[in-house]
Amino acid sequence: MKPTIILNAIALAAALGLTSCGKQTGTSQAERTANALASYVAPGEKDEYYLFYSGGHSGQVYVAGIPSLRHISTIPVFAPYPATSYGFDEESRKMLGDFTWGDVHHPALSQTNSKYDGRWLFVNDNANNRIARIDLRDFKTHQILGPIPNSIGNHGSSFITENSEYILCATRFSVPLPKGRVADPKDYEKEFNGMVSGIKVDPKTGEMKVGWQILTPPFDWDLGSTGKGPSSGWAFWTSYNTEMAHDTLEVNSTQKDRDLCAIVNWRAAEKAVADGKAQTMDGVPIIDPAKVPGVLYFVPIGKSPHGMDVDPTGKWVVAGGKLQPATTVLNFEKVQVAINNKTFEGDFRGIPILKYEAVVEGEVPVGLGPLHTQYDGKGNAYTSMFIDSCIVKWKLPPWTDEEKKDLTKVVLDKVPAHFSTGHLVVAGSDTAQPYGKWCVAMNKLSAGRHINVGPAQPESSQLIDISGDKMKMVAEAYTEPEPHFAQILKVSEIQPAEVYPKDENKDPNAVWEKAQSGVTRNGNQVEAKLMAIRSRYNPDRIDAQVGDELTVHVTNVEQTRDMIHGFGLIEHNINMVMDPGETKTFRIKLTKPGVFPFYCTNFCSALHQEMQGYLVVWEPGKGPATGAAGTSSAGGSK
Ligand code: RUQ
Ligand code: CUA
Repeated sequence: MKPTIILNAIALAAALGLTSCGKQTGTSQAERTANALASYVAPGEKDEYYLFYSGGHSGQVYVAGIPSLRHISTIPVFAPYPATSYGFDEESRKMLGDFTWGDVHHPALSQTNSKYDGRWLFVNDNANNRIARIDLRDFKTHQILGPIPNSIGNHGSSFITENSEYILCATRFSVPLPKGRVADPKDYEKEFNGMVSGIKVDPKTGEMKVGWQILTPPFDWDLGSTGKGPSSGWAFWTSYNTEMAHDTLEVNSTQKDRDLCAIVNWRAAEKAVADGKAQTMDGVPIIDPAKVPGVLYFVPIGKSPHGMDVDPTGKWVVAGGKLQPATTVLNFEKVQVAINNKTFEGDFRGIPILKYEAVVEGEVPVGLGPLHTQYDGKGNAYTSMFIDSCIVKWKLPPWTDEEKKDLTKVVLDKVPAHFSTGHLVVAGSDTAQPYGKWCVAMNKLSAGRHINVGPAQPESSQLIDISGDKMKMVAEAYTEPEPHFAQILKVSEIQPAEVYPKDENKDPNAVWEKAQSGVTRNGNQVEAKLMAIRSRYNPDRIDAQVGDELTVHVTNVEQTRDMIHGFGLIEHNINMVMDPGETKTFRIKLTKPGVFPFYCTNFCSALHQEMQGYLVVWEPGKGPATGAAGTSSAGGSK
């Protein structure tokens, strides 16, 4: 079938809500009851797993519980979120910089020895070439790195190595490098390049910095994953557009039967940089893999492949060919033999291409539109089928001779999904020891599955019980757009903080008692240090003048769970929310006279409504010269 025909089939299947995976489960009353019980979390009970799912171009990460699929938290990452004042207070505004959105695709939990260690969650921003780190102690974003130099379209990321040494990233787009250089897209093949980046993670703090980069031909790198076990130290990416087309990619990048996937020895890259074999571009050591053998290899995979997922043993690497009705299973042990024996079928710009037949274990006929593959740790693989709209369960090698002759025999089960599944996630799939049990299908189109809310059709995700031989679809829930990949973590594996302990608050402007709080003036700089406690601010009056620069620090001195206070300033677009023990700051230039109430935005007590104060902005030269009338101010007040 021609690619365009397949793509039309995708559109048609989606429009009609067609599935070719057979009958939907859960249609009898008995099945419905059993399914409802399986995902039911009664009032007062709690979910067993966290589901961290990326929110695509909403720029956020969402947290749901499993098995209830209830959305319980939003972690703002690349976009402002007034509910937690993310993007409003000074610190988070600084982190966001000039951008107010991002395109989050692939969250990665930190790992130690190929197991989740419950410390951090990293996510990529495809749009602005960034990586963010969320700390699982408080479920907040603590660092945004980027835009990464020499990297455009940070989509093939964020893939974490087995001991969280690196976040590995590959570019979706190619441009003339370094950034800012201009060349005609007609000269794409000659002038444009892609990049693989190794983002170094500090093992103690999680702080990221750009480590090194590997220059690549201008293919569009797609999804990837990192190795473990026998493939420890390696990473893999699919690509599309090996054709190196620069226009009408729908047609021009789907000409070849196979695209070249990347097999990267990241430890060799690290060593090459240490050995001085890199050149610097835009401040980053860059390896030219044609000049540094052993860092990069190619392998041809059919056809416009998308996902490339390493199994829990680290031996099998599975690629899903969007336009081919099969997944391709690479045997990493054979990859190593082929590399050692130089079993190549040529090279591309000096990068060896491994001989396909030498490294492939088989092509499993899973159906139409395979995208991503996940694993349960019991020898089974689960592949999302975009065109067929289903999840396919199949058996990983080793296969019997009989199975090898007819690989339809290793396809074990299919369950319809609604509709056009993109990513799927099996609990713990990317570790050496998956939890198995649950799979979530993250569907790209819901085509009328929800009550009608107008043209913006809500997305949905579906929970599949994979504990038995047959998969069972048990629940479905709205998912914030646009769902991409997700990670599942057992709740019992982390213990997030419930308050910020007072002695950990290192903010020099924190105030913990009345005597420390107050308002001071220095020239036209007015600084207020406020304490928030049920149900008042101290001080609750700030006097200033038009033309002043006002800085306000608010410390929530509560040490009690769930005692959150807010600070909303009328008609100034100022909004802060302080968790117990937290200090936040805003700065503003005062431009209009008036009396502006500020008030607590987060319901905290029966007298929450009474938690308020005034910012009095006097005409220049008028009003009290400094300070908050009637409160003890720290220094300077008259
Ligand atoms: S990609 S639907 Cu952005 Cu994760 Cu595969
Ligand atoms: Cu403090 Cu409401």
